[in-house]
Amino acid sequence: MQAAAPASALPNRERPPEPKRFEPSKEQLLDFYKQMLLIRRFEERAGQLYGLGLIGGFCHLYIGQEAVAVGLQSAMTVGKDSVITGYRDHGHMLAYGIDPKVIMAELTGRQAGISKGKGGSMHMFSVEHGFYGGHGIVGAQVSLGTGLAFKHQYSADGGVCLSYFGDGAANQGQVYESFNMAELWKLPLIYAIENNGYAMGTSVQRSASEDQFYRRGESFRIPGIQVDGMDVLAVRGAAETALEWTRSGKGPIILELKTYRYRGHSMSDPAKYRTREEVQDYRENHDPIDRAAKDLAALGVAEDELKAIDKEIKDIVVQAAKFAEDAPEPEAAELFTDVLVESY
Ligand SMILES: Cc1ncc(C[n+]2csc(CCOP(=O)(O)OP(=O)(O)O)c2C)c(N)n1
Ligand SMILES: [Mg+2]
Repeated sequence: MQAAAPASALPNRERPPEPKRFEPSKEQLLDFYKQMLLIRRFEERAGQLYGLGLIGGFCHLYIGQEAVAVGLQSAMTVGKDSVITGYRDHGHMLAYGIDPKVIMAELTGRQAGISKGKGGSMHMFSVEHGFYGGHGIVGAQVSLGTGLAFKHQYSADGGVCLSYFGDGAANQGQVYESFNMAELWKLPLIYAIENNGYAMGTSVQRSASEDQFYRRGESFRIPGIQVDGMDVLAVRGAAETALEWTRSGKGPIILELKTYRYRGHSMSDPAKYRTREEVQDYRENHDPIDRAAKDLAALGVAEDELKAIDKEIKDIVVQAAKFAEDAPEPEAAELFTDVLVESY
């Protein structure tokens, strides 16, 4: 029988450096602020349209989590790197520069929508942008994202895949099969775990034996970093560290973004599993947009400038909603397109 290896014989693994909070120029931070505000106002409007019956089916809002998508994706290259996520996907699309009009038109089920009105809130793609959905099956995007990273490596296109998933999805089996392959093959891949504390009505405390999600890759030798997901500059700093690690051929990396969703799981969630005070505390004391506004003030941006941005964003959202309401529904014949891929 082979003797067990002493601890000292375990390989000394290289670790990524501790990320630094990103130091933006005034223009960069203004841009992050605008993007977060666009996501917030877009989703507030989507919530209203849902209430009016203009959006059907499921609709999962991202409000509260904006700093995650903006902080991570602002460090990536649209068209070269790929992004994939679950059903809570509007913010990730907006943060990747996809036109709010075609996203809103998709939500209202119109022909002009990015998936011709047939996908709705949960199933939106833009291959042109390298945005691969929009997945309703919890955890599916982890395996699919691992495949996307394999494609980047195989075709040596220099791209990295960013695969987002939640604290709930992190307990799925396919996640760990993917981790194993990703590290074995040193794939260019960031696993971004958006830990918003809940999976539908189930809290992390009730469901996760290891609630420090950044450590979930340890037995596969995948390093992990825990990040304040309510601070866009902390997220951007971590994105830089993660991208440097994985682009240089060191394999996948896990980022755990500690965040919070203000709204229910979906539009039909009465949210009885948490207190009003808990939500209020995040809104009042940890809001990512307020935080960026404070950082902007410290960089000398006047309140009037922020008010002008508010107006600019409001107008974009009003236009998107108008476009989505006025656009025609798909023709019945559209039911038979995009069902089968007949040639490759
Ligand atoms: C395979 C599978 N199981 C269950 C569901 C039902 N479901 C939809 S969302 C969800 C919770 C996922 O929570 P989390 O991964 O934390 O993401 P969050 O909604 O917080 O963004 C569940 C169980 C599903 N869609 N797919
Ligand atoms: Mg969650």
